[in-house]
Amino acid sequence: MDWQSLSEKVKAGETAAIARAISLVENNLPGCQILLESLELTQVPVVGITGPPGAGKSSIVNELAGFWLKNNLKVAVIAVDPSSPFNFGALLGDRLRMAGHFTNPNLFIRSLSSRGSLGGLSSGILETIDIFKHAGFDRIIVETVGVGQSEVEIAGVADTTLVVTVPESGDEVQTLKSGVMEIADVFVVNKSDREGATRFASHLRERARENGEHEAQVIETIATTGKGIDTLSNAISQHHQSMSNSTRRFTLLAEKLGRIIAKRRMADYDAEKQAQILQQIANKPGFNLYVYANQFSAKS
Ligand SMILES: Nc1nc2c(ncn2[C@@H]2O[C@H](COP(=O)(O)OP(=O)(O)O)[C@@H](O)[C@H]2O)c(=O)[nH]1
Ligand SMILES: [Mg+2]
Repeated sequence: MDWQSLSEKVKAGETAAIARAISLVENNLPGCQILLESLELTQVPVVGITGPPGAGKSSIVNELAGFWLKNNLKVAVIAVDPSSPFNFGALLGDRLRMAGHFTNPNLFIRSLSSRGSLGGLSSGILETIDIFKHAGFDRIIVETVGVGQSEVEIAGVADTTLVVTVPESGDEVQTLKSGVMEIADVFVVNKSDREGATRFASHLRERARENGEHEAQVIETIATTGKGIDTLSNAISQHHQSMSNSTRRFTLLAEKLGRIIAKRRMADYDAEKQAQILQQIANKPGFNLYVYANQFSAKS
């Protein structure tokens, strides 16, 4: 494997090379460290989108990507929720839809399974984002389904986290977990064509204000018509600019470093194999998990 030449092809934006690089890194192929160390990491906005199923996350991704493409930006999309397909065909026009595949070199879509991760996010996500940066993308979007850990984890990966809600979430938001208030940089009130949207949005604004130092913006959108998408795009740029030299940026970098090191240290941990060994020894008198864990760590 000529990692150096692969890296150069990725940098040149060659679609096949980008896809290949992501697969190799995802599978942690020996030598991929050479590729990772060659990556030139730009400071383009990485936008995380989370929220309950059906709130309109994929529709918003679709609209945002379309908006940015029209402005001649290169857009990469990572979908961690493969159950909800995108509809980029419509966005790229009939000709491409008929061709049945995407030939727009300015758009790259990648699905990552959440399999093999510690929380809700795919374990290869940081590397995939950085490959996109190296490849010269101007905006990187990560859509994740907002259940369990993933909504908190996305905030450790994205520069700007959008939490998508709908007017009907009124009651839920009364009891919104403080965690969600903290991770949201921008609240999107989608489906604002529905009743109660304005009332709900002002309620959210109040809640956001109570949150003090981390005051999220609240933007109303109708993803099915594209209404509010330009305002949302502005809010994203604004937030990204405000964080470029803040302590938040360094906190985020430290968090990513922690993830990379944790992943490396866990690399030779095979949960399945360990479970088999444990089954044989766990019932022996005097068995102690701490002693066992210590022996295991010392070996590696
Ligand atoms: N009325 C209305 N429907 C919407 C809007 N945005 C998305 N939808 C619809 O809501 C459904 C779920 O959207 P989707 O983007 O797949 O949600 P996700 O599960 O959060 O990714 C789809 O049928 C969309 O067409 C909106 O602003 N208004
Ligand atoms: Mg979706």
